Amino acid sequence: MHSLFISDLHLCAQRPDTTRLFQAFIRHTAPAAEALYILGDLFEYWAGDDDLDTAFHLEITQTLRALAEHGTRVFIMHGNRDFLMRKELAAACHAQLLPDPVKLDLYGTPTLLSHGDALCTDDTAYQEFRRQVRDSTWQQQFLAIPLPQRKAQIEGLRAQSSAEKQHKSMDIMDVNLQAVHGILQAHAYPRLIHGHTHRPAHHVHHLDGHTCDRWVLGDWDTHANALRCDANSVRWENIPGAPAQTEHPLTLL
Ligand code: LP5
Ligand code: MN
Repeated sequence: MHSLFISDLHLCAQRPDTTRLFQAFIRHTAPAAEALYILGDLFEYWAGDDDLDTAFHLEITQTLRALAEHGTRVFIMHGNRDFLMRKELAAACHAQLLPDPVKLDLYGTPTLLSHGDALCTDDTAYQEFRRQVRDSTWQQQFLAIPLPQRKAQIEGLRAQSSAEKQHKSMDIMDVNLQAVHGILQAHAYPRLIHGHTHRPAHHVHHLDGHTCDRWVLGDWDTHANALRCDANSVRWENIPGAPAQTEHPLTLL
């Protein structure tokens, strides 16, 4: 009995290699797990559930549905690029949407799951943007715009985000340590698994007399990784066909 965790796949029709890797992972690796948790940014971006019927999106939803029908439960969390996923998308994947953060009892170990962007509190421009677009009234208004216009706006935003990221330091775009400590304290010192920063690693936090493991998942643009948890261990899972530069992330004490 084990569960798998992945994030930041950024799937889109323009990245066929990543899509092939994802398909192989879902068909050959994921079926042995009792649950697959996708911790945000499954898609490069998600403009709304009325975009479900493109050939590419049907391919992805059918792949996840086949996994769920085989018996592996599929859980999907919002990322900063696909937080407009709603129940139609979840139904198409036979998946359950998870809130961010969410705490599980994972084979006896309390485990907190998050995408991770909310922990990047030094990135004040991003946090201000996040507050705006996570507002339900803003989302209702945005989803009322015709789909092609929404996609055009998102493409513009992607370009702006990429340009701004050139001028942000790596430190600013990482999680803030106080924010990490805050969430660990608020949830009674669980194990934490998150993605978003694209800096896969295993961190060990010593806090208030507790030891908390923080596992950061990698993105699938340059390599691909998955975390495997069972009752006795947590370890990186090999992904067949992953690019050669994919190495198991370091443990940082
Ligand atoms: O995604 P990634 O890792 O490359 O960068 C993120 C932050 N950028 C984003 C933007 C997304 O990548 C764009 C796609 C989102 C689709 C969402 C659909 C619905 C919204 C549509 C709105 C038109 O999340 C980046 C972080 C980085 O992570 C590291 O943490 O730095 O943040 C930015 O670059 C954001 C800028 O700093 C601020 C942008 C302000 C833009 C204001 C335009 C207003 C648009 C309307 C909003 C109300
Ligand atoms: Mn992200």
